[in-house]
Amino acid sequence: MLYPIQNRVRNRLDISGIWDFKPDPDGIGEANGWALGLTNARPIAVPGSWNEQYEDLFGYLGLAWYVKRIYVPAGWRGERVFLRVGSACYLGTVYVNGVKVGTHEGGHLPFAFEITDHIRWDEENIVAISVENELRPDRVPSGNMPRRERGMFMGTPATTFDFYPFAGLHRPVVLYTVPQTHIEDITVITEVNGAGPRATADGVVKVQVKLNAAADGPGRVQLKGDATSITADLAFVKGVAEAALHVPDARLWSDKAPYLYDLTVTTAADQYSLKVGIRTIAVADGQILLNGRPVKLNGFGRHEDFIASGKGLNLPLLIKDYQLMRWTGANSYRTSHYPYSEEEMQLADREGFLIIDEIPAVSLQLADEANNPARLRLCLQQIEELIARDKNHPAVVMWSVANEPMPAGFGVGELGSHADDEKNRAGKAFLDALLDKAHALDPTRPATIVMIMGSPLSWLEQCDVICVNRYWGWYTLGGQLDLARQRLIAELDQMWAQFHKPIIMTEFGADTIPGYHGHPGLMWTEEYQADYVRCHLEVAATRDYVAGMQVWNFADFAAVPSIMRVGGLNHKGVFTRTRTPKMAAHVLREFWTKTSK
Ligand code: GCB
Repeated sequence: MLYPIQNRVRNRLDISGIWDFKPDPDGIGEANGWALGLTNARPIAVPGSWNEQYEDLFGYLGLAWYVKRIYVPAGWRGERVFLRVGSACYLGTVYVNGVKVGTHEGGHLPFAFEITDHIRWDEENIVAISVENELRPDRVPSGNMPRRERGMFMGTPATTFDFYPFAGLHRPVVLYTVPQTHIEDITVITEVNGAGPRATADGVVKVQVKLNAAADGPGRVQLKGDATSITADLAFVKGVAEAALHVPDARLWSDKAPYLYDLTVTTAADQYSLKVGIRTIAVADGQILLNGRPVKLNGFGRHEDFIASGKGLNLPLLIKDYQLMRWTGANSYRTSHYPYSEEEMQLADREGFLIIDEIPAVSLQLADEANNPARLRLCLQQIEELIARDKNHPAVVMWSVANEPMPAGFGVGELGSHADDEKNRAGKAFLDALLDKAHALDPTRPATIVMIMGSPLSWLEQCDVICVNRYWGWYTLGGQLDLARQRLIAELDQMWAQFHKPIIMTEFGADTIPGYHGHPGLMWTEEYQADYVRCHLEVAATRDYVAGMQVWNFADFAAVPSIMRVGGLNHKGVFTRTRTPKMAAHVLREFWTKTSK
């Protein structure tokens, strides 16, 4: 799943913009020819969620149609043409000139269908995409579970998770071409020999190239940096070729110096270029090692979320968020709770952010065994698609294959308070299958599952890094930071004693209404959030095995309106939804600009 690029042999045309749009609550569109045009359509922005663009669409998650009329450039004749959707939440079906060309299930990941044979050259073409985001127990993520399984998120729409289930075409829609025989996939793995405290070391860039056909023949790969140009020959046998490029005195990629090389693969008919960072990531002796040296992941859990655009790609916001994260001194975040845009992953490479890359498996209700087979199939597909999409990003340092899978009869508790009993054994098998899949597809990166308070201990066994979400001082021991600190220390030490693996607190946070103050600082005030964050960072600083602290959340975000979510927002952001800092953001800056430089 290579990102579409424009170069001398490949073409790319972004057909995002304002499209025609029409909800289809009764599912009559296909039979009535909506794929060939909509009557009484309204304009809608692509990329963007539909829910905040029109008031009446806020709660609408059913089927809807997008239509756009386009010309395919005449010069593309003879090439193979694909239509690619960056993300459709949740089920997307593509039609070209009335012909259904394919359907894809699962949001937040790209899909492409070949449309060469359906194109009308020198005439207008009608592209239609129907999207539907119904919440169902057999989907990932799930919704409309039996009420007892939904815990505290009892609002409408009936999600199992704590963010608004935005719907629509969330990322660019592009047409692209490839030559008849073309490069289908490239895998880059880098090694570093003897990296010490220096920013350079001898590097190896291993490249595997796959063609779309089992062809034999020559090719070439070139790695270019400011002072480097290394080439190697490729010899394709049955469509596959490999090379190892040795880079003496390579400039390494790191969060502090994210140096990128240009890698170009050339074959008889095709050419593809991508950015490469030479770095290694490993877990050893209770630490995460970047280029052989311990690194701490300081930063956030986040969401793709903003006013009006919802979960739609919003490039100015992306730049702004990176600037704000840098301002706090953060060097990392998790793509909670689904893969973020490809444009964002490219920015992470360039800006030196360490990413925990997560599939959309949030709040899997594993005790609901009837739906587990369908959900397992989807999770495995999502792992495959995510690793195919993001494997070449140096910024991605770990795969997260689930966030807070739920044990049977869930209730917030202490470490291991849900037993490793019969009821939770099926859950363990499910989760182990996800970790096995990630390890098999990518042996170069650690894989993990982000655990909820009280998870059965056996669920953590196969994780390379222990990632836990903890709300001592908020959902439990609310307002009692002294007790919360003790619990946190006790639990962290217990996890370390049990697993001897690095621990990342992937969530800890307190809802905070911007502008609420108090002396003393009670829950919901900016003072309380500032004290809460300080308390957690102080504890982490005394524990070497704590390999990262990621505050929940970077910014306030749209949640499902309920008694838990004032104004429909989760207010645990250290920035507001419009990106103004709360007091806690300054606390982070104090800690992280001191310790991470
Ligand atoms: C969690 C979830 C996250 C929620 C958060 C909260 O544990 O992983 O999605 O938003 O708690 O604020 O309750």
